[in-house]
Amino acid sequence: MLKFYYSGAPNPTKIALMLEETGLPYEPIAVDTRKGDQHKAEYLAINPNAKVPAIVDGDAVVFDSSAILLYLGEKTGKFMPAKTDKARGELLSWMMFVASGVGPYSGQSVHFRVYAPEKLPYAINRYAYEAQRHFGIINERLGKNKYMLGDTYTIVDMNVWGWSRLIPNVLGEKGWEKFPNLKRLTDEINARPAAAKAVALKDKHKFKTEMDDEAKHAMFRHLTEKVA
Ligand SMILES: N[C@@H](CCC(=O)N[C@@H](CS)C(=O)NCC(=O)O)C(=O)O
Repeated sequence: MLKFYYSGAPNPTKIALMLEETGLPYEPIAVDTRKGDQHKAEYLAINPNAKVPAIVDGDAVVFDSSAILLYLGEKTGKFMPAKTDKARGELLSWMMFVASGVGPYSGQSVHFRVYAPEKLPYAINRYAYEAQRHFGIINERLGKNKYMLGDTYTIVDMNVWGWSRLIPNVLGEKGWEKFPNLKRLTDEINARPAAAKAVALKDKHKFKTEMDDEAKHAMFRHLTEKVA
């Protein structure tokens, strides 16, 4: 059975959504990143980047959430656009836009707003600005299309949802004000049974919740390893 290495964080939750949407049987395996499981040799053999999510499907090992969504979409043929050059161009462009923009800027925005030991206005504004700019581009597209690729729900919408459901954490309490179209899509996906199951998956394991010294050491290694 497909093994799904996960935590309750945003990137694994998009994969949980896709697994629940497709109905593929899977075994969820907890990687408690606040306890440092991501740095264990057995997990590094699966994902040398020491992050969740990852999957093992037979002899296929896939890490990075956008790669896993594409893999599962191609494997099942579900939640994928039409097989035309035009649709494939759009699919790859928006998947990479989320992978290289929405994800990293949202993650860093949360880091500097919530977790950084020093509250640096320059860094907080830089990442919030870029996260907001990326969500703005998506919001504009969703003003013209029901879904990211047109009329049908695809893996791109799931990729966006992974972070958009957490917009108040990324941009603050008023974060939704500028994105009514994205709110519409996020609410629609939130209401799907698969989304409820994906969000509840983390309750199957007792993940550590405290952000104590052990957790900071596991997740923010730069605190003790100076490179600049
Ligand atoms: N580009 C990767 C990013 C993965 C990532 O940053 N995962 C976070 C959770 S959302 C993680 O594993 N954090 C633990 C750590 O940084 O130690 C993806 O899209 O899967």
